[in-house]
Amino acid sequence: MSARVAIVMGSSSDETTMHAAVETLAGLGVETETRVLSAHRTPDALREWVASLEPRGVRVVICGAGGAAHLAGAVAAQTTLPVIGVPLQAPNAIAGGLDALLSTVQMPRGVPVATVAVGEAGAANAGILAAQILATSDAELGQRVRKLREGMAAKVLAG
Ligand code: RP5
Repeated sequence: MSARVAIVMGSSSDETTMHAAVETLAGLGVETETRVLSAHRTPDALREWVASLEPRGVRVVICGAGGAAHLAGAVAAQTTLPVIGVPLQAPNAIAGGLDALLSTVQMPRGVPVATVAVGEAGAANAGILAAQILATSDAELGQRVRKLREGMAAKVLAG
């Protein structure tokens, strides 16, 4: 089966944090593909890759970037697939990644990016959100997402 979720990040330095999205989706049985591409450093390669997604069966795109984090917006500008943006804390981040959060979330009306929390929790939530989007037309996946929730609840209640 081909990947239904594509994960892209602006630098290989984002890989450790974005692994939470890959891992979460793998745990839910969702196949992913992962690329390092930059809105600023590799604009042509990014455009080509985005154009290839829908024909190859990708249904949701997750984009992680730090600093002037335009990656998710640049992807959303070129596809109508749902795009989830993960703001990351770059080494020179302002206010713990507030720069990336604002760059990702403040999209102009008409071109949405579903923006999650900064960093690893956001990357994990991006994976869950992507699975929830796919689960609207995949009952078995929906069941696995519900099981994940139940597991979390059980952990909280167990103290
Ligand atoms: C962003 O700048 C990347 O997404 C990364 O979070 C940050 C730093 O990138 P490198 O200088 O480590 O390549 O574009």
